[in-house]
Parts: sequence; structure tokens; C-alpha cells
Amino acid sequence: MSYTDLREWIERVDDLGELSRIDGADWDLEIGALTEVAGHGLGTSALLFDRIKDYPAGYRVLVGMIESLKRAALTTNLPTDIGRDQFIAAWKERLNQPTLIPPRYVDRGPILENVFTGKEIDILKLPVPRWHDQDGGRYVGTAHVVITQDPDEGWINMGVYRVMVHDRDRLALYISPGKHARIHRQKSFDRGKPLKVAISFGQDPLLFLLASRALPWGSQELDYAGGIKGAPIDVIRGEFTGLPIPAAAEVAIEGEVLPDESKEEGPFGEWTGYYASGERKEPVLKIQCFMHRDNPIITGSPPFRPQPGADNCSALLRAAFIWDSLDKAGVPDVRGVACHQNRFFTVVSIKQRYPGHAKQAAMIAGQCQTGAYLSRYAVVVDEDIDVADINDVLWAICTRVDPEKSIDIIRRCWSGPLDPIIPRAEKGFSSRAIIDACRPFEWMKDFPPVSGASKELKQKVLEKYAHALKK
Ligand SMILES: Cc1cc2nc3c(=O)[nH]c(=O)nc-3n(C[C@H](O)[C@H](O)[C@H](O)COP(=O)(O)O)c2cc1C
Ligand SMILES: [Mn+2]
Repeated sequence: MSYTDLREWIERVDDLGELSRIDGADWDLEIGALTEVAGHGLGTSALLFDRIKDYPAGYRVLVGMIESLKRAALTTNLPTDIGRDQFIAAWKERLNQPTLIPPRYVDRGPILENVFTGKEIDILKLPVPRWHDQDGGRYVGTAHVVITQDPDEGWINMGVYRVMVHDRDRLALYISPGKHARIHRQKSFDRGKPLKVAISFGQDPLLFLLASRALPWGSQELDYAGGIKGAPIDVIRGEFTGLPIPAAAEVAIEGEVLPDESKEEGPFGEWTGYYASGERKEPVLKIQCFMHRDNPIITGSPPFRPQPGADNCSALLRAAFIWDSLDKAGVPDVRGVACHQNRFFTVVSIKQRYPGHAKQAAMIAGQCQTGAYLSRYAVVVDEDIDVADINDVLWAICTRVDPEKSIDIIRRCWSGPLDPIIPRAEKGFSSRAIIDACRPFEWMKDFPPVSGASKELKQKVLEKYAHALKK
């Protein structure tokens, strides 16, 4: 049985032995710094901060929600003893034939325990962290869910777009060009109208997980979430916006993004490892209604410089989404997909079947909805290379690539202000490198054989001479 809300999720994670409770941390940089070091391998647990400096006990912050495979499995209704490859396979299957269950509208829910409007609104009643030392403000939205509706087509989107606090009832919502809510916003502004939004700042981690994935245009993340849980998500209808708000959310707001009022947003420590988008004017979000449960929990997932490895939950999900796109585009014999350095470096392995197979796989991996935005390298390797092992991939790049023949540059692709290599004035486009690191198809059979003892021989000598080998 899936858990019902964030609080039950926390209990389950505690039962798995993966919850650290931390009392007394400062919202100003300490929570952020501990989140950063914890993500660097000191531990794999989720961190639940309580008794935060300047705030009453019970007003909590939770970070590191889906940073372990066990927790990612728990969150997505899969067995918690699942392995890396099985996790990708299970998600690939789900995406291929998604079960969609629309949300259920209910009249009441824990989110309505405390409701504030007008002068009573004060978002800083919550222990909103300042995550990185050069951040331009306190970011309440880093593992939240932004809900908007397409003004023409009527469908409901959920996305994760960072939210900074300006003051007690005004927020900055930063949405990169091309993201679904950005298009909704443009459609509203083109009519001279504000964009209505509802945001939850603490909720079932599954909703955050899905809202941060590049589902196709028009797909309703809430319906996917219901499908994964096997039961509809309970939502209340927002009084000001009419938008669905998770009934068991910890904290939520309703408001409007204004077409005629803007204010500086950023800088913010971003996933690239830089404060690249700096400070810009962004439209102001005016809060009309602020709600929270008793003793609310803000969920957080502040970005930091990419970590080594292709095993974090976000990388595994990204791999499943890209693999699904390759399948849907009809690319045969894909053997593995791995994402390194977050969006920047995607590796696909194939069993080469025909001339151009590798290039086809690279183009789709690099340009499908999940792979297109702010990616940099798409690498295709033969099936003997372990895509998750960066040393194996580098070996293929170093030995099966003749740079002059094997690397292509694709220009004017989807990028944005977060791209560190694009000068501020030119933000928007960036190029891609496609690296065909497969043995050249034409003379594959004559390619030098790989050297090295067989697995069996290695095993045999290791056992036979174990007594003589110094540790
Ligand atoms: C922690 C986190 C923070 C994010 N912050 C932003 C952001 O500030 N702006 C943005 O446009 N996308 C941000 N994203 C990426 C989007 O959530 C992602 O592209 C998602 O697909 C957007 O939803 P959409 O496809 O419905 O537009 C963030 C993702 C994560 C996981
Ligand atoms: Mn979407």
C-alpha cells in the first residue's frame, strides 16, 4: 500500500532507517550547507529540520527526499529493494503505457487547517531557508509544485519553478523559456491578464517528482500521480483560482502573476554549480490566500553543483524518460541510457544494426523533451560499454572516436539564462556536441580486438593467488 501523505511518508522513511532529525539549525545558510554536505556522500538519509532558529518547534523543513533508491522506490510505489536497472525498466514501462487517474475534488482537507487572506498573509511565518550565500533572497520554493491552467486548452500543469520571497505577500516565480507554465503565462499576458497560480510548498514527494519531469505538452502530472498511486489524488478547489490544490499539502498559496509588476529575482545557486542567471526582473506573484497545516513542513531540494555518478534518482528517471523517447521514435536495440552531470552529459549504448543508427540515437536522446533543454553532450557507445561507468565511457571516447569524423555540432538549441557558457546578452540558444563513440560501422569487424583477460580467468587467478596478493 502506498503511503497517504508526507507525514506517513516520513514515518515510512524513518522505518527504513533513512531519516535524520536535526534540531536547532539556522535557516540562514546552515540548513543549506548541511544539505550540500549530506548530498556529498556523508550520508544518504533525508534530513528533517525542527526547532529552527527564530521559529517555533514544529515548523519544519525536509530535504533530500528522493536522494536514495529506496526512497525513490517508496515514493513511486515500487518495491524498496529494487535495483538501479530494474528501477529504470519499471519507469520505462510505466511511461510507455501510463495509467492515468484524474484527481478527486474534495471539500475538506488538512491544508485548510489554517487559512489567511489579506493583511493576515505572511509567508515568512515559515522558516524559509537562505540556501546559498550569494542567493538574492530566501527561496521557499525548491521542492514544491506550481499549478497552472492552459488558458486556451484548459488542461492543468504541475511544474517545479523556483520561488523567492520578496515580502510577506509577494513572491518571485522564475520560469525558464519553453517550460509549460511559461507558455501559460505568455498566453495570459498576451490577453493583458494575470496568470492564476496555486503552489504547494510541502506535499507528497511523488507530486514534486512528477512536476519536475518533462512530461509531454498537455499531459496532466496529477493524472500520472494518481495512476502511479493506483488511486486519485485528493484536491480541494482553490477559492481564488479554481485550481486543484493537494488536500493533504503542508503549505499552499493561491495568487496571480502580474503582467504589469516586476521585481529583481536571483541570484540563486543553480544546478550547474553557478549563479549563472544572476539577477533579472521577473513578474511579481501576489499572494491572495495562504494556507498551512498545523506544524507545517516545507519541502526543499536546493540545487548544487552536479555530483559524480549516474545513480541518483533524478538521473535514473531522466534515463527512463529518454529511453522511452528512443523507443517511441523507433530506435532499435538500445541497451542502456545514463545521465551524468545532470542534464549535461547523456550516454546511450546500442547494438549497432545499420549505418547511421548511432547518430539517430544521439539526435533523439539530445532533442527529445527530456533531453533537449540545456543539454550539452550526447554520446553513443557500443553495447560492451557500461553507460553508468564514466571511465568506461571515457575509454570509448578516447579510443573509438576520431574527433574530426565522430563529433558533430548542432547549433541554436534550447538553452536559457541558467547556461553558464552563454554571455548574458545572448541567453537563449546554445550548441550541442554529438559524439559517436561507437566502433566505426563500416569496419567494425576489423576494429582492434579489446585486450584483457576473460572474466573467468580474472576470477580464477584472483582466487588462486589471493594469499600472495598484498592488500
Ligand atoms: C529542484 C528543482 C528546481 C527547478 N527549478 C526550476 C526553475 O526555477 N525554473 C524552471 O523553469 N525549471 C526549474 N526546474 C525544472 C523543471 O521543474 C522541469 O523542467 C519540469 O519539466 C517543468 O515542468 P513542465 O515540463 O511542466 O514545464 C527545476 C527542477 C528541480 C528538480
Ligand atoms: Mn508539464
